[in-house]
Amino acid sequence: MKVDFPIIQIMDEQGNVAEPSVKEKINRDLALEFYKQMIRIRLFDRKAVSLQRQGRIGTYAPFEGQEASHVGSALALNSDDWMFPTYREHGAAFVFGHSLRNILLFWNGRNEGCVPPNRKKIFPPGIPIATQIPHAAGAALAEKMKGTSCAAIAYFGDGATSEGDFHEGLNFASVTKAPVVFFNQNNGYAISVPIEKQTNSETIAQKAIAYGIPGVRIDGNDVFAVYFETLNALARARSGGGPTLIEAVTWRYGAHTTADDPSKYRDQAESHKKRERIDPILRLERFLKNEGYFDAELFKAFEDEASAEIEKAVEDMEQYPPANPADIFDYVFEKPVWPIEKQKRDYLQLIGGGM
Ligand SMILES: Cc1ncc(C[n+]2csc(CCOP(=O)(O)OP(=O)(O)O)c2C)c(N)n1
Ligand SMILES: [Mg+2]
Repeated sequence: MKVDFPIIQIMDEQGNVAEPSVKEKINRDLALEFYKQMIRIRLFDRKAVSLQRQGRIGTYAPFEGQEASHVGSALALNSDDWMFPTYREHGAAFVFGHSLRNILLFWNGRNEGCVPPNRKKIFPPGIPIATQIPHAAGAALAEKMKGTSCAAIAYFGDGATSEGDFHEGLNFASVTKAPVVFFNQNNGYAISVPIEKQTNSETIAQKAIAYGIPGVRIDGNDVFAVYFETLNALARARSGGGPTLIEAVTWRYGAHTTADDPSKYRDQAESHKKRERIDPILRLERFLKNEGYFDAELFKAFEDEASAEIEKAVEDMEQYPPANPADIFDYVFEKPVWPIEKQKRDYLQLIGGGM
């Protein structure tokens, strides 16, 4: 069915912002902040992949290519809003105030990794697909009932839109007018399943129609489009307008996780060739050059600062003991229940831990 949800783009691929009314909202400091944060999370992401390859952390889900969606959305939030990430949004979580050490601890199987610092309202990454969507709707509704101005953002991928939780969460938030932004990153794949096999809808944004909420389709590699459209959705949420579904069209260059081999289901050379045209960092760099904000020395300082911060986080993470496999059973319920206890015994015996 043909439904018109054109992609909103503020900055084109050459780094030009044509619309004067938007351009005047983008000053040098804002543009540089976006750049700095995208560099910071890209360096972190590459480091994490390398740590996994060296056996220093467990399986890891990389997000290289999706930095604009992470940074633009996270910077649009108020500091006391709620964030519900999946296993791929540690870039967004980091920018929003999570600790890098804890993010690394999570990927090393330690429970400390689920806890954000300074009582930040960041949920542990949602590993079961789409389960965080109703949680975000519920947290947002609770804020509304308490009469605060806090909102929630729920991240999820294109594959997640096939789950019941996606539909339940959007419907519930819509009828209760919960202040929540449903932030979809359509990166074209759910592991090896391409979007064409995921849904017959031409866009994900149009699924909003079924719930009577606004749907917005944006260029997820354009950090300005992501930032301003997330701000709009959050403003609508805070003023009683209810939820919005944002579809950020983006691309992951790498594997689904370090346990995946994407060359089995797509041409990785093609995927990397896209960089020149679509890369979110290159695009912002072009903008900075066009505007005369490009400053090689400053950018080198951003990189050095981020690298030092990342090295320190790795060092801190490595001070912790290795993951305890029993933890995955011990924290399922508040009190032990026999089926889980049995699974725990069987598993520990299997891996030679006894009990
Ligand atoms: C309920 C559930 N079913 C299946 C899986 C296995 N699984 C992990 S990631 C994934 C694909 C999700 O794709 P998408 O929603 O597009 O997010 P992306 O990984 O692309 O960010 C699947 C099927 C899971 N984690 N949870
Ligand atoms: Mg996907």
